Amino acid sequence: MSGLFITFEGPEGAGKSTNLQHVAESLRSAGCDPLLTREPGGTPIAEQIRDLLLANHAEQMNDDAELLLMFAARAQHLNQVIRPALAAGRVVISDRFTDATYAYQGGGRGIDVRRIADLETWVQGDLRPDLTLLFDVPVEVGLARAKARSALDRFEQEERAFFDGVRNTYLARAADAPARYRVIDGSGSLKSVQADLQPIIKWILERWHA
Ligand code: T5A
Repeated sequence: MSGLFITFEGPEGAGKSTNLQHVAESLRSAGCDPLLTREPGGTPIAEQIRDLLLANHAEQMNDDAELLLMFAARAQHLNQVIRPALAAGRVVISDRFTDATYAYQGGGRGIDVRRIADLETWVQGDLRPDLTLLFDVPVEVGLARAKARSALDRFEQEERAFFDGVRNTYLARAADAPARYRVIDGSGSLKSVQADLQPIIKWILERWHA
C-alpha cells in the first residue's frame, strides 16, 4: 500500500464532517486530491447497510447484529473503495472507521473488546489508519449541535451513559497509541478548530509529497 489512510473520529456533533471538508479543501488547494468517504457506508451496498443501522425501527436491533452489520459494511467498503485507492497511492480520508466500533459498540453497548478485535483482524488483516484525528467535545455540547441540525437517528437517541462510554473509549484509545492519534478540542469556534488543523494538514502534505 503506497497511499495514506486518514480517519476522522469523535462522538456525536464533534465537528468531524465539517472539518473533514475543510481539510479536503486545504489539500486540494495544495494540489492533492484526497478520496473522501465515510462509515458506515462508502459504497452502494454499504450505504444500504448504513440506512438499516441508522433508521429507527419498531423492533430493537440486537447488539451483535449491529456489530456484525458494521463490519459487513466495512468489508464491502474496504475491498471496493479503500484498498484500491490506497494501492493507487491516493490519500484516503474516511469519516469514521473501526475506532467508532470500539467506541460505540464497545464503550457504548458494552460488547467485549476481544470480539471487536477478532472481527477487525478478520476483515482488515493488518490494515490500520496511518493517522486518526479525534475531535473531542463534551457530550452535552455535541448532542446539542446534533439536535439543532436535524432529527435524531437511532444512535443519537441513546442514554447519557452510552455517550459517556463512547467518549471515554475514544480518549482511552488515543492515550494508548499517541503516535497514530491527534486529539483536537472540537468545542471551540470553527475558526480555532481549523487553526489547530493547520499543522496536521502540513503533516499530510509532507507525507503525500514523500
Ligand atoms: N457508528 C459508526 C457506530 O456505532 N459504529 C461504527 O463502527 C461506525 C462507523 C453514524 C453513526 O454510526 C455510529 C456512530 C454514529 O452515531 P455519522 O454519520 O458519522 O455516524 O454521524 P454522526 O457522528 O452523528 O455525525 P455528526 O454529523 O453528528 O457529527 P460530526 O460529523 O462530528 O459533526 P458535524 O461536523 O456534522 O457538525 C454537527 C453540527 O455542529 C456544527 C455543524 O455546523 C453542524 O451543524 N459545528 C459547530 N458549531 C459550532 N462550533 C464548532 N466548532 C462546530 N463544529 C461543528
